[in-house]
Amino acid sequence: MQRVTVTLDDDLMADLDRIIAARGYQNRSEAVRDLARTGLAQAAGEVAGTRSCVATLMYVYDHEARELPKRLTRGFHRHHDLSLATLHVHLDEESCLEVTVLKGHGNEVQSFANGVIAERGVRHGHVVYIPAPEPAAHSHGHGHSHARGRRRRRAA
Ligand code: NI
Repeated sequence: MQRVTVTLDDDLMADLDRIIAARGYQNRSEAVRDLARTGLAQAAGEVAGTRSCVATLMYVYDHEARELPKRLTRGFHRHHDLSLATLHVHLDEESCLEVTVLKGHGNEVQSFANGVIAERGVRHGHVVYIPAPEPAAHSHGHGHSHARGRRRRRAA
């Protein structure tokens, strides 16, 4: 746990106290923790949809596990457009660590990453999303405008 000091204006504090009373929180810290979790989940969700993103996906698996390396390879070939590069490290006698850089629409990247992490025998699955910078002209051929995303980023 870390203790942080946050400055809130009176109106926001009043709103927060109302929520605390309405939901029966023990104290302000518990309420702020919950609201921060909600906000973080929402922020993660913003990566999804058709906005472009880059993500790193890491996971450990047992290369002796029956069919697992084959299943993983099949998945990567099926989504060859999403996976830019993979680093493979033979961690020890049994375990392989892979770090893959994915790029594509948030929802596609998310569903592919979740699928790899959910494979039986895949351990320590973890994915980090980064909103992709929009190139001035790009050639991945789906032809829609990214103007809205760009405007939102500038406003932030
Ligand atoms: Ni290996």
